[in-house]
Amino acid sequence: MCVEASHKVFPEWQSLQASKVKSLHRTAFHFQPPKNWINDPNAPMYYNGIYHLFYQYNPYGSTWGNIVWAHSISTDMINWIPLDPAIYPSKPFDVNGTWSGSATILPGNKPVILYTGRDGQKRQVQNIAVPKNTSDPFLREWVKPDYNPLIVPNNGINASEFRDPTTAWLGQDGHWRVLVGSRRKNRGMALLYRSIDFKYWWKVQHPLHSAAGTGMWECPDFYPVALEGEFGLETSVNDNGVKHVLKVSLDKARYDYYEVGRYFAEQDQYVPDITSADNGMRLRYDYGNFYASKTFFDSGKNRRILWGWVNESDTEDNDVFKGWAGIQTIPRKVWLDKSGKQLLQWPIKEIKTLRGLDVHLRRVHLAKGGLVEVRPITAAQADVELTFHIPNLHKAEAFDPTWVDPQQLCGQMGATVQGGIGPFGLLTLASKNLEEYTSVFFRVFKGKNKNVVLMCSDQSRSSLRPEVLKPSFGGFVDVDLSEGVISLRSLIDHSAVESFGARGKTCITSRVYPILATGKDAHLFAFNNGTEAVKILKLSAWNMDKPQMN
Ligand code: DQQ
Repeated sequence: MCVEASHKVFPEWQSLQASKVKSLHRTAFHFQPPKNWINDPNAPMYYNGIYHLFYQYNPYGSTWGNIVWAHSISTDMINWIPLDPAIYPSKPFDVNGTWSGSATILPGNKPVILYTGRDGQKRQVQNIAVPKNTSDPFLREWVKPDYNPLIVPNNGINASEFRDPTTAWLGQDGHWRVLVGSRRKNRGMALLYRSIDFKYWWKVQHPLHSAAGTGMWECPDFYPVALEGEFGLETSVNDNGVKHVLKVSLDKARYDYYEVGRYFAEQDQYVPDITSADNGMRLRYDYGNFYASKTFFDSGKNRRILWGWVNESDTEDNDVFKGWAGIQTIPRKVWLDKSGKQLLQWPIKEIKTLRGLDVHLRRVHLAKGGLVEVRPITAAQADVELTFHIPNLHKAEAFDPTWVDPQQLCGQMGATVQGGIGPFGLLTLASKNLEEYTSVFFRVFKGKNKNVVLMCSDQSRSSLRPEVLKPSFGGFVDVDLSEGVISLRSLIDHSAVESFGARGKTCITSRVYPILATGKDAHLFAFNNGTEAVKILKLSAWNMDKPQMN
């Protein structure tokens, strides 16, 4: 049985090329190569009008192994052209692996990549790669200078737990800084290194931040967000108008957590806003299947973009059978919510270029047990946006403050478990007679001082196949319900359902493998299973076209 977002090694499978790539469950508009295994997005960047996405890729099979940096380019982050792998094991400092890393655009518009190599002794070291020719508009070839490795695991650093350099940022003191994920025993940490010339790097004595009991921090990401507005900031910006986000991918949990806080450059310290900082790693970009994410500053459109890896929830032998595994999320714009407490995320606007035939519903009354089919639509490949109105919040069930685990709550209170207000939402990838569906819904409770809103993306009924993983993902939504209004958007793509609650306050991505609700036999419904009626103020759904995908 597979573990989500894990890359266990299957020596017998990792170099087994599929004879044919199976199209069932293949996504249409999510990023993926024509075949084989992918994991982490690497070094996303915008350079001279072109978006680049590199990613961890196995050229020889559909489980993890033989990893190289595959490379694709785009002008809109929706249509992608594949290029040859940019970085692959070839030198003593990366002969045993070319693992994750990030891009930095140096002054003078010079892009460079920092990545983790596994050297001849299988130590994780940090290397640099530079474009062979910056006048090549696609930056096809990358070279690894002989002065590599730049950073080695000395002074007691665990050489097997030292990886995934961030985008570097330039301090006002003229020093470059970069983070490398690591751990000491069970304390996860973001080790900080400084440099003046980007070649010679030294370790700052203390990590930028660390937290007991969290285990290895993979793929750290560190960037400023504006206190007001949706625009993004170049990674080196640090002034009174910003807060800083630190994201880490927790190897133990296999989820991405972030904190919002203050960065004190002179002290080389990051202080999360939440007072109990070390238990404060509780915000997640996505409460579903989402890992090893990375952001970059898109200077073309002045926004910060987030990419995340979405693994399969199917068994590995089925990944081998179908000849491919893994997709990337739809790129999301990220910015700080007005509350200053969390981020908001929204699919980039370019995704709208794929919208085709549309359906619009207005003022649909959903009484207790209400079920409305949204049609005609290609429900297996769609974008749906809807706004609900809850007329009567008084009937919400009481919230028990000991309910701290939203995923557990979603497991207990699925779409069929009647509540007061909710569950209401969508049944996506549903078979005609509802033998299969992936429900995405809200349930509203009465808390001590305000309503508590739970959002679920419940896979438990998603497939009649017993062997696939079917968690009931869930997250709380910190939304003000005083107007009684809450929105939901789902991007549905054959085996992926990527959902955004309350305009991007809570996001959940599911991977599902229906056997009945596929292709033309997939349906989409809106439902309400609360005792109280809710109204759909507006629903819009679009068929989605297939972009050029590698
Ligand atoms: N994947 C890479 C590592 C990283 C992990 C190897 C996270 O660099 O820590 O493929 O998924």
